[in-house]
Amino acid sequence: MENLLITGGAGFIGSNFVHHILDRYPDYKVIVYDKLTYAGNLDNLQDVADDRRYSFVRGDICDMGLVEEVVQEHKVDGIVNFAAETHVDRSIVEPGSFIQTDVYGTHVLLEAVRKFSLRRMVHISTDEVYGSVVEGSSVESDNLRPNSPYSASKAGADLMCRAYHVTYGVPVVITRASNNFGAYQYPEKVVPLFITNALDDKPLPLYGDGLNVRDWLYVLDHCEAIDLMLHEGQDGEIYNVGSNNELTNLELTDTILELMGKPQSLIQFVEDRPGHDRRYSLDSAKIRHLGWRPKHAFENALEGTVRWYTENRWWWEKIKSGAYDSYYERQYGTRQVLTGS
Ligand code: NAD
Ligand code: TDX
Repeated sequence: MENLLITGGAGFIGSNFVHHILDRYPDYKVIVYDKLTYAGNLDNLQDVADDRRYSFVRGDICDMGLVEEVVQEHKVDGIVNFAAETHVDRSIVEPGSFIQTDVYGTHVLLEAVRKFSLRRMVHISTDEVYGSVVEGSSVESDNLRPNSPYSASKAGADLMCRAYHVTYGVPVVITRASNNFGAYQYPEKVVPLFITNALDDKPLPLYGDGLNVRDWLYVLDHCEAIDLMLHEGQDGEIYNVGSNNELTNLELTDTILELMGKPQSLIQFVEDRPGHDRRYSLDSAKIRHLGWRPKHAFENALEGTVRWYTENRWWWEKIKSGAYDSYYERQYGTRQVLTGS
C-alpha cells in the first residue's frame, strides 16, 4: 500500500492511526477523508499538518461521487474505514445518522474498492455487534445480536463487507475491537469524560449499578492490530481485537480516581442507559496467532492517558464548553441521580 485513504481519520482512533502510519512507514502517503462531525477534530492532526505525505479532504463517506474523485485523484490503493457515528447514547436519541453513515457509508467505500480494484480495505468494527455476553467470550463466527441502534448499524456494515467479499470478491478485512482509551478521545466517552470531570472536581455519572463490564484496550495497541490486518490479514476474514482486561465500570472509575488522587465521593450513580449491554468479552486467539498482542500494560497506559488530558486542557476545554456541553445538557441533563453526592 502506498496511498492510504483513512476515512474518519480526524476522530479518536483514526487520528492515532494516522500518526502511527506516518511514524512507521516513511514511503506511505495518507489521505484523511472526514466529514468533521462534532467528533471530527483537526486539532488531532495539527502536528502532521505540514507533513508532505499527509493530505486532508473534508467529505462524507455517503458521497459516492466525491469518494470516487478522491480515490482517483490520489491514486488510492487501500482504505482504512474509521468513519462512523460512534456514541451509543446518541444512537438511542437519534438513530438515523448511524444507519446512514455506518451502513450506507460503508457500502459506498466497498463500491469504490470494487470499482477501482483497490488492494485492500480494512473496516473497523466493534465487540458490540455480538451483543451482551454473560459468560465466556465471543469468537468471530458467533451470531450477531446487537442491542443498540449503534451496534445494529455496525453489524449492518459488517454484513455488507461480508456480502461484498462473497459476491464480488472485494478484498476487505474486518477488525472487531473492544473499548479503546487514550489521547484525543472525545470527552463523551467514559474514560475522557471521567478524567476531565475529575480534573474539574465535577461528578462522575456512573450508569445503573456500575457493574457493567468492558474490556479496555489502549488505542496504540489497536493501531498495531489494524496495521497488521492491513498488511497480513486474510481477505474476507474477521479478527477480534481484545486485551483480556475486563473491568466493571466501578473498578475502572475507582482506578481513575486513585491515579488522580481524587475522592470516591465524586462518583454519582445515575439512571441506567436503556438496553445497556452487561458485558462484552472477546476471544482474540485468531489475531494473536498472527503475532499481535497488546504491548501496553493497562495501568501504565491509563496513567499516561490521565497525564495527557491533564497536560492538554487546550484540547478538551473548548470541546466541553461548546457544542458538547449543550448537547449533553439537552439529552442527559435530566438523567435521574440515584445516589451519591
Ligand atoms: P470518533 O467518533 O472519535 O470518530 C469518528 C470520525 O468519523 C470523526 O472524525 C467523524 O468526523 C468521522 N465521520 C463521522 N461520520 C462521517 C461521515 N459520514 N463521513 C466521513 N467521516 C465521518 O470514533 P472512534 O472512537 O475513533 O471510532 C472509530 C471507529 O472505530 C468507529 O467505526 C467505531 O465504531 C470503531 N470502534 C471504536 C471503539 C472505541 O472504543 N472508541 C471500539 C471499537 C470500535
Ligand atoms: O457517563 C457515562 N457513564 C457510564 O457509566 C458514560 C458515557 C458511560 N458509562 C458506561 C456505559 C458503558 O458501560 O461506561 C461504559 C463505557 O461507555 P462508553 O464510553 O459510552 O462506551 P461503550 O458504550 O462501551 O462503547 C464504546 O466502545 C465500543 C464506543 O463508544 C464504541 O464506539 C465502541 O464500539
